Amino acid sequence: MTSGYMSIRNNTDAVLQVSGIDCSPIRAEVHETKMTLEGTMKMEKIVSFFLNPGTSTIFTPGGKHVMLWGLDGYEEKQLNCNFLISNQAPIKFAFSIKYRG
Ligand SMILES: [Cu+2]
Repeated sequence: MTSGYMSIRNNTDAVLQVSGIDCSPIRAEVHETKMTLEGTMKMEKIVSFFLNPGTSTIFTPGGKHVMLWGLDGYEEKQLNCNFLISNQAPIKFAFSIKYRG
């Protein structure tokens, strides 16, 4: 598994509802890390989230992230993805892939 981080800004005048992510052929989900009542960290899948006009959301370790499966053996330096937006065209973006030893 690999985590993806980014910052997204809504430069439109409308509230955008991000309702999914598509990084095919790589499987991807939007997750959020939360603290449980017992004090341990746990990841949950986020079904959708809202971006208000003129605001940003930052994906960081310990918060929202994109979980990616199947990047082993993926040779490209970039992974092209789309955020699926309710009632609107998907928004394209690309992750740059960094390998760690
Ligand atoms: Cu995750």
